[in-house]
Amino acid sequence: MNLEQQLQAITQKNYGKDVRGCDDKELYYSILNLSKELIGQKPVISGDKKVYYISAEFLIGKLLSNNLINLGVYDELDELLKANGKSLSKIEEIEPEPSLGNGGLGRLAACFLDSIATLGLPGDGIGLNYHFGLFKQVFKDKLQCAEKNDWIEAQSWLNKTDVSFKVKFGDRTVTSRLFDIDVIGYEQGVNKLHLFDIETIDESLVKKGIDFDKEEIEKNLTLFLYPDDSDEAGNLLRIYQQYFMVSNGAQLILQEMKANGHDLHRLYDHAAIQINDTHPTMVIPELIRILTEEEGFSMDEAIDVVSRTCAYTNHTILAEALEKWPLKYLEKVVPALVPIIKELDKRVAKKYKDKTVQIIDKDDRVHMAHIDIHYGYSVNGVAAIHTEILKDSELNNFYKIYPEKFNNKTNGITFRRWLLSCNRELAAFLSKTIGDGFKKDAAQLEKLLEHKDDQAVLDTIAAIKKNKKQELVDYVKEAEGVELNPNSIFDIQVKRLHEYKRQQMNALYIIHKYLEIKAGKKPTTPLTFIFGAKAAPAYVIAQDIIHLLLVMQEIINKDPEVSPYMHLLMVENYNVSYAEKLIPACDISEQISLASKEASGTGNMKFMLNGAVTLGTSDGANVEIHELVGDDNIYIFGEKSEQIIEHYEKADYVSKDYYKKSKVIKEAVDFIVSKEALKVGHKENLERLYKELLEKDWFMTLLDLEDYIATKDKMFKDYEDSQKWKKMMLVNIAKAGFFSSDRTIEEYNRDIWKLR
Ligand code: 26Q
Repeated sequence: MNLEQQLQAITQKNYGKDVRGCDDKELYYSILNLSKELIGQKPVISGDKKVYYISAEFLIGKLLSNNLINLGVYDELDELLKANGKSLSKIEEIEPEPSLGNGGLGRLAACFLDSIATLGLPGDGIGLNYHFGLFKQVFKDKLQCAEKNDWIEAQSWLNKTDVSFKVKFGDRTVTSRLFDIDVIGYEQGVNKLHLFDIETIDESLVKKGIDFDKEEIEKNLTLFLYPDDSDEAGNLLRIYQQYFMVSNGAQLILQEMKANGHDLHRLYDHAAIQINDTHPTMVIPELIRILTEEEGFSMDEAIDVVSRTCAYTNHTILAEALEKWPLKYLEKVVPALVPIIKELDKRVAKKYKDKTVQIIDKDDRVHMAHIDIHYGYSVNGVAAIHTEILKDSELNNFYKIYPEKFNNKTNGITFRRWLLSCNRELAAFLSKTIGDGFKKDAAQLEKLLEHKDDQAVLDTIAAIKKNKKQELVDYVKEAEGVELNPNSIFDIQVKRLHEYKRQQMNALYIIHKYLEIKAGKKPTTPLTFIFGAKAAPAYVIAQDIIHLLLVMQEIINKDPEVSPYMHLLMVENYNVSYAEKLIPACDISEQISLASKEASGTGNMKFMLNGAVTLGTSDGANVEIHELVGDDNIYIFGEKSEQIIEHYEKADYVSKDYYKKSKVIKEAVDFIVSKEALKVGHKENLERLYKELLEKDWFMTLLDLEDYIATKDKMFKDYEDSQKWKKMMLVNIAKAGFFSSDRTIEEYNRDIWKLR
């Protein structure tokens, strides 16, 4: 049977109709069935050693388009649907997005699974099957409201398995159920994403918004993904979740090892466990517990074997994001691990006197990262500058003990999703111009440089951008009821809302521009500023920043003097699917975190790959983008990380000094509490934000504001030189190959996992 016959057979069986007679929803489910049939014909990737990527988040996004691409049937299916009067891209819209992650860390895990499979490496993900993913964001009265976000339907990519384990907590035992999602490599075999769940979950526990009864573990354990670390409530439940994840993971790994006849004393020869941030850290004491209690290992043996199996990735240097659980919480939730954690702590204390490297501190808090560093064999940061900061300052005392454990693995993104799927036009044009090789070997994108002076190539790249902008305009009109100008410059900042990412600095620029236009200074080309960001519900200042953006949106767009020249749009419910529409349409990629604070960033890579030019600080992977494209193809501003770290050490940054010194800064900041703003917005939110900026400004917005304004204005001016701009686009695309997660995973494998 050919593909069309297969699909016809499925629609007949499911709905008693042919393809032409089905609606988009019926076709979506039918193509889901078809994909699963095709996946069943692919080999399971296997080998003597396997990596387990264990993570509390896998922000996989919609899977249909990606799976069809990786199965190698996208184009054929697209054609046959067209011939039947259907549109695959419309059908793709039907799929609910699994938002099983907060942001970068979860999305990275998803990109990594794609690359592990694409490289043909045996490697599975281990995580949790949250029934409600990251909350759905709606704006009411210019404030963010959080609503529950269910994504699981009767038919989905989840496959229920017969795997089930018992997990013993201090006060109860629960029985798990494993669900699997297939991870298909690009023209490769299949790995799995293992998501653990319980069958006694009770979705009706959710009351208003995302509030729910936190007491009954059997009913709520896998109900919700935690919306970031700023949510202080529910810490106990988070520990329940983490232990549930790692205990199931440990049991699964050991079961697989035994099934393959491996000697657990040589676990490290057959398994590598990559711990994604500290959320899965308890897998270390849990494995030690099982090996000593159930497999007859001595404590020394168990510690040795586990330490040679587990490796840790750090994703942050923000002290407040490093997990430190009070020992008494662990005693309540996971008493069986406490003696082991105490033993691990005792061994550290015996060897090292330095208080900063102990596992349990004087306040009886357990530093999860310290467990990973002492009892794992590798510690990596996620961009060159980030790893250097870990080594030189944040984790310097550990680096002095274990220099050989530290290594850098600069993040990457999967080009299947972030080019082949989200920008099919650009991918096709690249294939035509430089051949297909870049799809499996991203470094080949550099071949594009040979066409730097080829006018037809430059023009086509610009024309594709124009098309993607038009597509976004059409989508936004439908989704938000807003009319954007496709001939304006699209300046985009999309990422989680956090003060260190400095959306507030962008907002201050926009206020400044608004005031300039009001004073008669108009931009040559109209400007469109687009934001997308969710804020942790308990993160007050982040909510205030969203409010300011929504206030400015109303002021600007309703002002006939200004709206022809600038437009502001804060999209509702920014998620992976929205990113796939926004990123290909972007001209200017905003990556403006305070230097030293963004571990890597991965949005920066996605934008570059799609031909946007970066406006950024010397932070995270921006530094490496800068090195690759050179000074002429990126706009870097702001103080460098060394100076910032010094400011923190000396505590010498006073935001008010900058406010007093600069008229431009003062005007922009004052506008937040101006009559005009207060007429549209809420006094409480705006005043709190104003005060925060003047009295605290912990992430030094005002420090970099003037340089930011000057650099951004220069960028808008340079955009007028369309030839120059097109060349910058081309260089950015050509140099993006380094940021393929295939490269990242090859490095993880070469240096850490060593799978054969
Ligand atoms: C911690 C404790 C309790 C509850 C929640 C959390 C929590 C949840 C999510 C802590 C951190 C996160 C997410 C972190 C994250 O997304 N980090 C980002 O990781 C990316 C991939 O490496 C980097 O590119 C980003 O720079 C980094 O911010």
